[in-house]
Amino acid sequence: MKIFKSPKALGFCAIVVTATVLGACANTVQDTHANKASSLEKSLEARVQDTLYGYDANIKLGQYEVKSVNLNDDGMDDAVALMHFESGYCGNGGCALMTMIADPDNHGKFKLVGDTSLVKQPILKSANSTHGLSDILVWVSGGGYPAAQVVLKYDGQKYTDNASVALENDNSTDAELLFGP
Ligand SMILES: [Ca+2]
Repeated sequence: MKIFKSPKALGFCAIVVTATVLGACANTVQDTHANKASSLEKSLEARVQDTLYGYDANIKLGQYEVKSVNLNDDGMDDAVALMHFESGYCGNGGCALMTMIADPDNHGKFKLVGDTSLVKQPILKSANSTHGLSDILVWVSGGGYPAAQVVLKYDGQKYTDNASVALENDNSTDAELLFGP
């Protein structure tokens, strides 16, 4: 959004010619640069909140638990957020798991690549990967079915939407715990 404010402000400057307003516009441009600089230093938690808020403005800080994890071995941490009950992203079968990938060419800005409903802990990063991103192991239960550990896979666009339709895990060795006991 910040990127688009600057040209708009400059257009406004072009049609209003009093010295006072020109001074104000110069300040606006400076502020925009300052904001861009500060965004480079945003914490992982702040970038997660920006991303989730952009996805759904009703999601508030404190309505989820965040864990940093590198899902593509590019040297920059990605993030997973497990929603809490008060977020509205939960049901009897568990809560949603949001998965975000950091863009090293865009100051670590996150791209949401997963909103997987109805997952339960423990949640683990698998040693296996699909289309360049690590598989994620979660538990599912409810709906009369026995509890099972299943594999969420990245399809090149996003992770499995609904954990209850994911395939059962058949190779859980060397997994890294993200959430749970
Ligand atoms: Ca990464």
